[in-house]
Amino acid sequence: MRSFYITTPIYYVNDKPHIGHAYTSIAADVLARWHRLSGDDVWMLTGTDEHGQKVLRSAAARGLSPQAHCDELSVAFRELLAVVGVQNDDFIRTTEPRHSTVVQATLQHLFEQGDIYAADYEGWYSTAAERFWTEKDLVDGKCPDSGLPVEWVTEKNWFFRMSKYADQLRAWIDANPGFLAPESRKNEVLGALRKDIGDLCISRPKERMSWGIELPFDRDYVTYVWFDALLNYVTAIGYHPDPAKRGPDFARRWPASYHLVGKDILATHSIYWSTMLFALGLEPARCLYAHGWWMVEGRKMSKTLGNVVDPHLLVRAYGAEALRYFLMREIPFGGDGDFSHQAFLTRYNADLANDLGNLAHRSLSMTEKWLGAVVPALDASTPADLALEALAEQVATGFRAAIEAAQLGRALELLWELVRAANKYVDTEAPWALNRNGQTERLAGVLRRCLEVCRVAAVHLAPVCPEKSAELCRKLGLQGVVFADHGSLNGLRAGAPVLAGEPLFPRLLELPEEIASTLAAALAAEAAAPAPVKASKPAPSPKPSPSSPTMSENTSVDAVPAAPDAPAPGPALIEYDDFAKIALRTGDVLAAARHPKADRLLVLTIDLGEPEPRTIVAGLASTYAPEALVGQTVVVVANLKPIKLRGVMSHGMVLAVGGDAGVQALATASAKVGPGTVVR
Ligand code: ME8
Repeated sequence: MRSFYITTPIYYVNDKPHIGHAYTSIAADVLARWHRLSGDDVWMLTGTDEHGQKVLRSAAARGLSPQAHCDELSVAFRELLAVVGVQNDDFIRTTEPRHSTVVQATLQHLFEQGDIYAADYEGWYSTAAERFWTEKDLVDGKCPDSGLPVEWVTEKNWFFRMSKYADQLRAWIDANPGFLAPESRKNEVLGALRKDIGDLCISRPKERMSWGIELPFDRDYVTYVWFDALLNYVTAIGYHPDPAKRGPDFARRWPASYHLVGKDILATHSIYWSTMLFALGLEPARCLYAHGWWMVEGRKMSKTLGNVVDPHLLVRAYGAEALRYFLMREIPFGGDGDFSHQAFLTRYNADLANDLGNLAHRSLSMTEKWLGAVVPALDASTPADLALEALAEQVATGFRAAIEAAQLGRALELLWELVRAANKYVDTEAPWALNRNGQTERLAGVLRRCLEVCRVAAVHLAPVCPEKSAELCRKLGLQGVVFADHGSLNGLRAGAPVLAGEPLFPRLLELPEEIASTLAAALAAEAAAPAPVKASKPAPSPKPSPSSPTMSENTSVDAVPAAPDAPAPGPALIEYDDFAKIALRTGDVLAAARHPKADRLLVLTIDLGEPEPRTIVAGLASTYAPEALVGQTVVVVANLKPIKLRGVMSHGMVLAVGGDAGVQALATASAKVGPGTVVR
């Protein structure tokens, strides 16, 4: 049996989990399920990263001890896995003794090996922000966060000799072309490696930050959170620096087949982690795959926008299986994407309801009606049959190659080529005509091939939509997902009972109510108070680190090694050109009514000085009675793409004042102006 060990990042417990976390975990689950079905010895690991300043601050903000805070949030991450159907084999928390004791043993080992040394770190320290800044970060010589004076501090710290292993890493990347993926990301890492990567500061003095694993050789310090976190990939499978103390599975599972990570943490994984492994005499994982970044409704994910893609909401509204399909299919794995509900609806209806749902439903219904509800016998193949058979084999081969290279979107795209070809086959072979003309043998052969394509689709869809796949297999008279003869159009048992039943994926005519109202409220709140972009990490490309030693912050933005506890990014600055793209106009509210299907929404008729007034749906109903709005002058985003909200097309957005807590007031003009006046 081939070992297949796959990991996700361990997620910070500084906030509740969101769609980005679900994405990586689902992708890992899909690969793990595929390999499990293929008979491999699979192990999937995920977990939570619980130390460091970020987590400490979140706990303090909630008035909880760090451990109590971590215990609570870690459960939320675990629950998310169940909600989105992830079957992980293990879940590691960095506060567990099985991890922390091995981290300490590893540190001691590296210390004794001479790979960890003490040195002074010097920099501008802000007591208010509890962190170091570099000279160029300062604003007028003061802390850019608090505006308060900073002082030059020299602090003893402990450093890992990362630079010693840089050549080995360069050689590794050269010799192992599949190590960094996708290919497009490799250059970022190579670019960073062209410069001096410096050594890595792996300690924090307890007097500044005590929430971490104590250094075994200096009790005044705790371990830098990344050094601690990265080791989870080996501590969870029984690693110990002393080979005699290793767990029984370690040798079999390591090196891992895949580390799946977001592109934001490629640098820490490729540079810090690989050099750490070299120092320990271990090989890196076979493939470090950095996937892309999701935006939401065309914007960076903020706390408010996070609500509209809350995985729990999405699963309630659409079901876990449709969500998994959308996330895996919508963007190529490795590319960036946008989670838009309209795009979700389109993809769901086109692929799941129409293409696959329709093929299954009509093939099964015709078999039920005309062929006694049992799998019919094949007849002699015509050229059209042979073409479909050849395509099925080709798709099965391509699917396997794609999924085994983590090209998840590509694999599904291929599978749908077959599903669509089968729908065309139904149209051209016209089973209804065969039935009408009494050509029973041919009718049986045609429908059998259609059912066979459904089987091929169900089998390949199993890792992505496990329940729907099993349901389809049952309808086809199989006992469960039988993962054999993948591409063969002769995998069913003639005479087995089939059942059309309810459609697999019922059509979604419009956005579900809970989605529509959450979306309208979030868009209104976003417009009223642009949320800081902190929740959505842009992808920093690995930059050259300053000359050694390097001390990195404890957030994952430390792809750019900087001063300790480097800045949490404030609201992102945009170029004037970006702002200028937004057409803001005044509008007079001519009429307002409650939305017939959503409590939180109003349907407004607004005069923007155009030939026709516009209909705009706004999440204002919790604050305003419709009558109160008629006659008001409001500010409208006039060039927002129209969107259907609970069945009503909305042509723009009304700006309102108020953040996450809801709308408090309308943005309006302080003097009487005509409709359609430019606002800037
Ligand atoms: O970085 N799009 O944890 P984290 C796609 N604890 N993926 C996203 C995403 C988005 N908008 N937002 C988050 C950490 N992710 C460290 C990792 S590993 C030893 C330590 C996913 O909670 C993506 O996988 O900030 C990203 O890399 C990860 O969540 C960051 O999670």
